[in-house]
Amino acid sequence: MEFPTGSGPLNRAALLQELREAYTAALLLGEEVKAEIVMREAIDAGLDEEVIHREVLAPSMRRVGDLWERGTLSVADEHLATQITLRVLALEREVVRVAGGRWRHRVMLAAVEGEEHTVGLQMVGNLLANAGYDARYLGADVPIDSLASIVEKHRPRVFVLSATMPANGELLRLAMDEVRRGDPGTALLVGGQGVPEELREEEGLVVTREVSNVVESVDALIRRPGLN
Ligand code: B12
Repeated sequence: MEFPTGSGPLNRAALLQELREAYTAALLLGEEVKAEIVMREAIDAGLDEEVIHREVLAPSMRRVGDLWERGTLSVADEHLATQITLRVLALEREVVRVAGGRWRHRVMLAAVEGEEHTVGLQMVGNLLANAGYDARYLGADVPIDSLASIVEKHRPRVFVLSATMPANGELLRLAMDEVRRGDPGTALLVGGQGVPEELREEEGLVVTREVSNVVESVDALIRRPGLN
């Protein structure tokens, strides 16, 4: 694959466009190896993981969703595209160098009960693990009544909860309460499009709908007084 060279904004935009097109094509054809090559090329080109997620993977998955809604792609095609993206995210972790220092801090991640959309949460998990955190990923549909005990057992410094559908907003609040019941000192980062609009940040709580800056947010939660 021939990607544009140089570091100017035009070259960068052209590079992202080419990567996006190549990645979307790989998803639509169900070609995992080609999708992996696009990810490797993107990392080799020096793009941050967060940029690759936002500018390449997410728009390609949205395109899959649009075609699925229009009936051009079947449910099986969409499942195949999602599985390819989840495996590409797993591969990314091996490729990116792990930074030192953060390994002492444990971060746990879970999608709230009933929530099956995990691509965004996996992105966050990758970013934190690749940044060096001891990231423990619980995945989709984690029962509310299992949260307090898992927090007591693993004692994470930060618990990341995701809700991508607005219908899951109330469950998110219950999940937050349960994490705090497990350990009131655990900080929370909640994310995804299903986070209620009116939920406000407070001491020990970061609210975000996007993946950008999660590493910085977790760094800040870890650094807050009383947690070091
Ligand atoms: C793949 C997919 C599925 C897969 C998920 C598989 C998996 N392992 O993730 C399956 C088949 C399971 C599925 C099921 C359903 N889905 Co679906 N799905 C999608 C699809 C096509 C892509 C989602 C995706 O991966 N996007 C890529 C990620 C990167 O984007 P994202 O989730 O928006 O995440 C971004 C931000 O929200 C944020 N973010 C997300 N999570 C987190 C977490 C944290 C901590 C942070 C900080 C940020 C963050 O960062 C990401 C990058 O910007 C979308 C189509 C679309 N337009 O999005 C529909 C979509 C999300 N699904 C939808 C629906 C309705 C359903 C079902 C109800 C369908 C059904 N009738 O059964 C079920 C519900 C299942 C459940 N109980 O959760 C709707 C949601 C509507 C809504 N707003 O409520 C959508 C939008 C399709 C549509 N247009 O109707 N789905």
